[in-house]
Amino acid sequence: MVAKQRVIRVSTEQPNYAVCVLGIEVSIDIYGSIPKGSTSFDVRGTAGVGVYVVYNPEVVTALKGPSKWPLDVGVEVRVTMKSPSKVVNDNKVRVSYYGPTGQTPIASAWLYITCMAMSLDADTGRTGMVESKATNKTKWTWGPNGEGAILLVNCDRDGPSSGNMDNAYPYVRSHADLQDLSLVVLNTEGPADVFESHTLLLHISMFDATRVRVFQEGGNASLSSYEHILGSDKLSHTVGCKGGKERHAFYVEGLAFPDADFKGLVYLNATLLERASQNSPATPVFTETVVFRVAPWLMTSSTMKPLEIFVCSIKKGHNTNEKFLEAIKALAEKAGCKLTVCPEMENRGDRWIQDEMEFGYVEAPHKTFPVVFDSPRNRGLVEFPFKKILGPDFGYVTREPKNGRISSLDSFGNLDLSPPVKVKGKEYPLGRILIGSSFPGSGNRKMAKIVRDFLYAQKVQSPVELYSDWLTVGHVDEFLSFVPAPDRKGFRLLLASPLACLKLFKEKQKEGYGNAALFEGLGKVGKITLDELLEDRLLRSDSKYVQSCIDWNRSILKRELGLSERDIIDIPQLFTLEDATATALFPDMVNMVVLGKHLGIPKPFGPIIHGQCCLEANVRSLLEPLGLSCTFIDDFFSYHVLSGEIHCGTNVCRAPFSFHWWNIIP
Ligand SMILES: *[C@@H]1O[C@H](CO)[C@@H](O)[C@H](O)[C@H]1NC(C)=O
Ligand SMILES: *[C@@H]1O[C@H](CO)[C@@H](O)[C@H](O)[C@H]1NC(C)=O
Ligand SMILES: CC(=O)N[C@H]1CO[C@H](CO)[C@@H](O)[C@@H]1O
Repeated sequence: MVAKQRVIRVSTEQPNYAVCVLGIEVSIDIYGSIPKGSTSFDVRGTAGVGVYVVYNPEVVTALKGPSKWPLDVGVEVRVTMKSPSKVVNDNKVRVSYYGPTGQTPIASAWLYITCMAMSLDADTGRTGMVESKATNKTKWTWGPNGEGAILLVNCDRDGPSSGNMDNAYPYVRSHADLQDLSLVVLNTEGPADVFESHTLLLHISMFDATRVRVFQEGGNASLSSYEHILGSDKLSHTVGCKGGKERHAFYVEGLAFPDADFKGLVYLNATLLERASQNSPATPVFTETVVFRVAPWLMTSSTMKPLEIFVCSIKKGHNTNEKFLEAIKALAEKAGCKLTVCPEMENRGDRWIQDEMEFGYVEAPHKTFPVVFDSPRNRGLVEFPFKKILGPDFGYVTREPKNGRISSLDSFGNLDLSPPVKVKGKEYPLGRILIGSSFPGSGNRKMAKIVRDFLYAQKVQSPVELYSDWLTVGHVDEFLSFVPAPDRKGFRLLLASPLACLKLFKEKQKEGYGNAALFEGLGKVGKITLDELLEDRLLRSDSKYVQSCIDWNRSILKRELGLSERDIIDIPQLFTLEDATATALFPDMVNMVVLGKHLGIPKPFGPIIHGQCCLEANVRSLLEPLGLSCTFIDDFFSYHVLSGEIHCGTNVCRAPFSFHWWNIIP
């Protein structure tokens, strides 16, 4: 698409004056004042002006003589300037009109041009540095060869230490805060006198004004010298230009993530305006635009490097978790991962820290920081993400349904991310988001639309909806997990499998261990022998049903993640139905915490055969060949009997992907 060209009029009656911008071609209207009797013209410029005659050679024949052209419609004169003016009107263009025979012109039109240099520059090359002389600044393109600047939602709290997120304040809060903003430089050069009749305006649209804020760098190092110039109450700002070579620096702050009503692009425009006289309104001469894309909120996958594991301490009541905490501490040490225990004062008896929040991050070439997504679930841990996680270089975002109606499916144990996958030739280098949902058409529980809309709008981790409503709690982490693997796609999908469990138990029965029992040694819990289990018709029919629910998802996962059977490992697990929804019969082993190659797996308390639990032995035989280390952790009374397990009771902040999201082609 060709930009609309500016047209400058000339006249043989009096000289005309124009301000042009370096590098921008303008058209001269030679037809506006053709003197009577003239049939041809020539045009010349002084040394600083490039003059071009544009015509269609099939229609127009150049006349004899070096530079005469017929005054035919279709011949057009264009000029570009070679360097900024030192003084006003230092460039001249003359258009001379001739009669059919004349050697001397009938009349001439003079145009005096002042050239301004003006360029609005940002990190369009995505190198972390402002790029000057960039092309294509008005277009934002995806991919490794893409161009366009990036903006972060300034949702962390660099300080002062209390209060809201930094972008809640219309001022720069600290020097650290400044690092989260994107630098934009407006370079200008031109004679001072130009600014008697011209002004330079920075402006944004009303739509963008609620999503972006601009500060102007002050004259000194003091933060108070950073002036808030554009935002919801300020759509335009006149840049104070004195003339000569000038550099004006601005800092742009993102206020909102992409969402259902916001594609993520914001435009910052600089327009040179001309005022023909004191009282007439100004007209635009030239506009320079920089487009930014607001960086999406990105999730991390369980196969990625763990940085910090969070777990709640529960000391009051029956189901204390002191022993569990010790086991998690040991596992974190082995994995070289920091442990943070959320004390009872902060968790207020709520141990389901996976459900309260999801750790992710935002990334721009100049800055990356983690961002916690606070779920609308809001139980005892409701205050924790905002009060304890939000902080310097740790951002915060939340979405809550306006009607306040939420279900168990709104917990973030029901939100997961696959490792990077390739599906029928399409790459998902940042994985795909997995959301547990209800059976099509059942009208049952579903994650709140406002949360799903947000997740879809981030665009680069294209969500897949699974079927999890068949579970009593209803979270995807009750039946699936991803672990790292040295081969194939770099990971395995673990799926809970009732049929694999029944098969294993039948084998053990055949080998003569029908008397071995589930829950042996758990004291209060009644043990069940393999013979009893395998005779239980209800358990068999429940298992068949649960397996069909998981298989349903298995086929979605295979299709949407491009997996084959060899990428999937079935983990033996039984569920029982109560009121038509499923609950794990013994600790749900796929609901594990993955810290690199160290897995913290719920201890299943399976039948002991040859001195070891046959379920543990089976899982070890499946996972250890992948170089994984299995630690079975007792969560029976502290989590399992309360309808959750280790994954539900932990949360892990992980290192970001090394792949840059802007290199995706979504
Ligand atoms: C800024 O420029 C862009 C691209 O040319 C345009 O679409 C947008 O409407 C302009 N915005 C304002 C506020 O002038
Ligand atoms: C810095 O500039 C601001 C306003 O531009 C002014 O109020 C302040 O006094 C200046 N500070 C110093 C240390 O010069
Ligand atoms: C095979 C398949 O795609 N099944 C369904 C699984 O569950 C989700 C969400 O409930 C549906 O969207 C799928 O169609």
